[in-house]
Amino acid sequence: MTIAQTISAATSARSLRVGVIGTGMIGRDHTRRLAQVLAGATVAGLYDYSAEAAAAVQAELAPDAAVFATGEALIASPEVDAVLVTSPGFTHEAYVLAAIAAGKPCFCEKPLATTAEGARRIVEAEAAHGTRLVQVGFMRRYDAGYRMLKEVVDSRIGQPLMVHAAHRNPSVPDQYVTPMAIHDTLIHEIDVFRWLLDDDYVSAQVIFPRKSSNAHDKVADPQIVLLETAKGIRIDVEVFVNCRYGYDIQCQVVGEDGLANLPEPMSITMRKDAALSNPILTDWKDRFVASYDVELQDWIQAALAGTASGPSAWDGYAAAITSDACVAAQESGEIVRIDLPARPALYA
Ligand code: NAD
Ligand code: ISE
Repeated sequence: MTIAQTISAATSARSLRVGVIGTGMIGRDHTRRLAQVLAGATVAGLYDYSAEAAAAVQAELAPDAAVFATGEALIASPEVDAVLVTSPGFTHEAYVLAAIAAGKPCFCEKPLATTAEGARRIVEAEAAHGTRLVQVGFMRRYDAGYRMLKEVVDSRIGQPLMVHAAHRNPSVPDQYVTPMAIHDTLIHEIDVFRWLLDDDYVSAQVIFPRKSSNAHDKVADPQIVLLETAKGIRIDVEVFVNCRYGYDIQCQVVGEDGLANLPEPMSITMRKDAALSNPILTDWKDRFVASYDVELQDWIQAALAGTASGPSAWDGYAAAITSDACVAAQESGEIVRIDLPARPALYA
């Protein structure tokens, strides 16, 4: 029996019929998880703006899924219990709002919306609905390394004072432009540090070191983002998306009584040719492979139980407000204040 079969037998005979909107890189990967790795779900529907992309994923991974003509038709279908949104960020708001209007659980990849205004509309719609339906794809909260780090930060190193972090990608495509360093890349740190430190941000500043000659014209790279929290913790994050050498996520929390580092992913240490070495991963899909499995399994279990867990629409909104402030800081060079409105009772 596989792990998925064991969990399936132990939990529920019911299967959540999921409709996937957007079958590109991560949509295909999440469809594979639903179809082959996780328990309690079946892929019932697929939609992609490119009919070819949807058909390819149907043929490869979900031959029994219906391919819909629009995302709205997929959401409205009585054959679809829950919606997984993995289309580009600018399309998320409309699909998530439609899922809430239909009263269906919705997992939305990051970002929840590309503007704070859009995310606020989602929070308002969900609050009016009265129960949580939305989980945002901030998978780092499910990463075993970050979870170990949180345990230590909560109990072993005294009050956190500073965080030093780095988010490095080997390279980015031509369409990746300067603000994407914030709303596409840094947004993971924005969310995971709110969770890790149990705190909210009050200001942001962005500094541009000398530009890497590996970066194309439309992206300023690297960047250093400085965040300040309500408790006075100072965070510096290097975002370097043309670092070439690998996909590398670093995080060190300095507390009053000690410091704690995010563990490196497990790898083989090799002694060969008079050198001691460890391989470094090159792709986010591999770095967080287990976290994606755990976050989606959590979503399935919660949806089957008629609820939602994990990062909420409120977390998506807080990240969007912070992200907008960081983009404003990129543009102005100034320190930009961050103000979160009062949190609705639904997200207490
Ligand atoms: P992608 O470009 O590979 O795939 C997007 C797919 O959506 C494409 O197949 C495209 O045809 C389709 N699409 C475009 N417009 C659409 C529309 N209006 N309705 C439905 N489908 C549409 O992109 P990707 O890398 O898979 O990213 C998708 C989302 O996932 C983004 O929001 C991205 O930020 C997020 N993402 C998250 C992580 C993570 O680590 N959590 C990693 C990568 C991507
Ligand atoms: C991508 O969309 C992700 O979410 C990755 O985790 C991140 O490292 C990368 O910069 C983004 O483009």
